[in-house]
Amino acid sequence: MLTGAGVSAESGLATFRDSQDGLWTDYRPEDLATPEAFARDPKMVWRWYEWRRRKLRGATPNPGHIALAELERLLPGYTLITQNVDGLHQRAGSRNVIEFHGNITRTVCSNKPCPGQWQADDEREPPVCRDCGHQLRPDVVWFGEAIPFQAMQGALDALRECDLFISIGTSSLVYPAAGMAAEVAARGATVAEINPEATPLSSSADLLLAGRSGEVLPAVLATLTALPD
Ligand code: BV8
Repeated sequence: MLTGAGVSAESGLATFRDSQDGLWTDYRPEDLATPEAFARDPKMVWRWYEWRRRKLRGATPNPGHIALAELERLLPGYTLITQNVDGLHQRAGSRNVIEFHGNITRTVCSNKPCPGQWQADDEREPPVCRDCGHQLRPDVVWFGEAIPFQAMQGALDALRECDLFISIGTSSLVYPAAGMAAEVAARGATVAEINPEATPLSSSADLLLAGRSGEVLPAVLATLTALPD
């Protein structure tokens, strides 16, 4: 399984392609989620992530997240690769989750691989690492940054064994995640897509389930559990 922001849309979290609301209406995520933006204006980028973390505190897993956690218990050889950085899959009970783009709820020192120590009451924006004095940053993969080694290796191992690949709630625009479907299809795997809208993957997928993940995934789960053993 590969999931994108569309799976979290039904938890009330804006997708990357949705227009942002409030203070951030004039900004494109692609222009904020970059090392260059952070170098240019660390306070603005830090505030954007704080705004997203506040939004996330009000969000809960939706039926799509919960169905995926249940499918993991039912299906052997199941791997969930997510582009989402909200941690909602884990909160829904998914155990084997590859966070391909990191996790917004974790903060790290920007001077990797410094382990980073900071004071909770550090009011600076961004706070500063007590070990090395560098600024802190969210533990996410920005555009132009490499996918973390372990996440990439885990994904490659799963794709190597893959016979069914389901792309759920992603616009299939961000690489290298967007290249996964073509990779497994070239090795003969079946590719399915769950999305209310067409994406660049739709024309080549073997199966299209046009609909919202919060509806389609529980229906898939119900169908599977109704099958005779
Ligand atoms: C890298 C974390 C190299 C930050 C994010 C070819 C190969 C490799 C790289 C590239 C390449 N071509 C271009 C690149 C560069 C770039 C890239 O892909 N750019 C794009 C814009 C063309 N890629 C990178 O920079 C990657 N790094 O390749 O590094 C390298 C190698 C070695 C050494 C150094 C460097 C890193 C990419 C990761 C960027 N970080 N997030 C943060 O969140 O702040 S990506 C970001 O976009 C999110 O993670 C998000 O998940 C992701 C993709 O978006 P989607 O999840 O698809 O969300 P989106 O809004 O687009 O779409 C939502 C979909 O849901 C829609 O289709 C909608 O119809 C659907 N939907 C809506 N409601 C529902 C629904 N579906 C179901 N149910 C619903 N209810």
